Amino acid sequence: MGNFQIFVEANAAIAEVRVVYQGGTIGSVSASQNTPTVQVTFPNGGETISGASTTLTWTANDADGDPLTFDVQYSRDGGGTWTTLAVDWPATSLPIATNLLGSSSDGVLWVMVTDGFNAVQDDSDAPFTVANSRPEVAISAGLGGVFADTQLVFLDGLALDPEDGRIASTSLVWTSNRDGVLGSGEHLEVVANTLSNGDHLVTLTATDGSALTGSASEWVFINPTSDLEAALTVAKTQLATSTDLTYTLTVTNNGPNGTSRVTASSTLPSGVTFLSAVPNQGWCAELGGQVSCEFGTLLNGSSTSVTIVVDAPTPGTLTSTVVVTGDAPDSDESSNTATAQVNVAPPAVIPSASVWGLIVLTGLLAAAFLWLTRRPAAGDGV
Ligand SMILES: [Ca+2]
Ligand SMILES: [Ca+2]
Ligand SMILES: [Ca+2]
Ligand SMILES: [Ca+2]
Repeated sequence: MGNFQIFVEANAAIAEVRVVYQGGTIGSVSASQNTPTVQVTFPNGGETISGASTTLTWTANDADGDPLTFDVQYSRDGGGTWTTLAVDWPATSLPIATNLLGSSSDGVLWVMVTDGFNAVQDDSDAPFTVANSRPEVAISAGLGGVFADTQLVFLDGLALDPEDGRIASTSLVWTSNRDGVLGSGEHLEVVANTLSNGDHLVTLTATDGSALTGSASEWVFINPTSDLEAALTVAKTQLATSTDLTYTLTVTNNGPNGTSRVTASSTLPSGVTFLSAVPNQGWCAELGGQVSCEFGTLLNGSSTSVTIVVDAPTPGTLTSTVVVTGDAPDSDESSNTATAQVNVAPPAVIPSASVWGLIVLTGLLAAAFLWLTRRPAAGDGV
């Protein structure tokens, strides 16, 4: 092994650590000359924080202009226990959802700043208050759907509260906007034919220990009938080759009920190159010339659209057909298909100035050649 040496130089103003190998410095870290400063500004004592979100702030300075980072902690019990809100945060403010803090009548904010070498900290000068937060409710994404007869409608949900933790089943109530209270708990099964026919907005409401409520909703369709209608339009029906062709597909639900899992499927004309498909709800994907979209739920009277862009490199007539479907039975299948036709032609060729020159020159040469070859030979005179 070689000869490693580590030198530490320190005085009141500066410190440096150098790593020396066989007499040469191979690395060093220098402390900047000045320790940064930090001061908590909000909340700094006496405030009451309520609402969905707040922004914690502080001021900081470093005489050397070093980049500063901050560690931020919060205590609900006057400094007894701490929750870390941010580590190595690069700004002097931190936006935060109030329910991540949890209620407190003895809140303390603590901020530590470092310039990479020196660290210093500050906390709020006096206790502040954080109001009680509502429970956050999540319900199963698979809930929205179409059900008939004796099918079971599974209702699944969960509520978490910053103060109370997981909300007990007895404080979780399921309701329908048509049929009222359906039951309670994190899991509930309802037989479809015990519900009224039609569209139900099902809501799970959670109540915390301070009587604050939170809720989440999904649509459920019982014995529904809907009428989806597809419309396919193109920006231009006449196109030059190798230009982008933009289709707009609009799907409308003419009711009378909503439906879940609305999809669209379109086979691209052969020869075109897929570029993009951007829906305004849900998602789209292309595989092997087939564009498939899933839009989710479409309520009675509502519509959604998707913009599909392809490149049309070769001349010809391009016919595109799209088919839309939903989970609810459709009262008029004929309106679920739409077609658009586009004519692609090669661009007209207009010779440029230099090409015209070449054409005129070629003509002149041809005329001169004819004149020379047809001229009677000397001595042929009559
Ligand atoms: Ca510094
Ligand atoms: Ca302070
Ligand atoms: Ca609460
Ligand atoms: Ca239809």
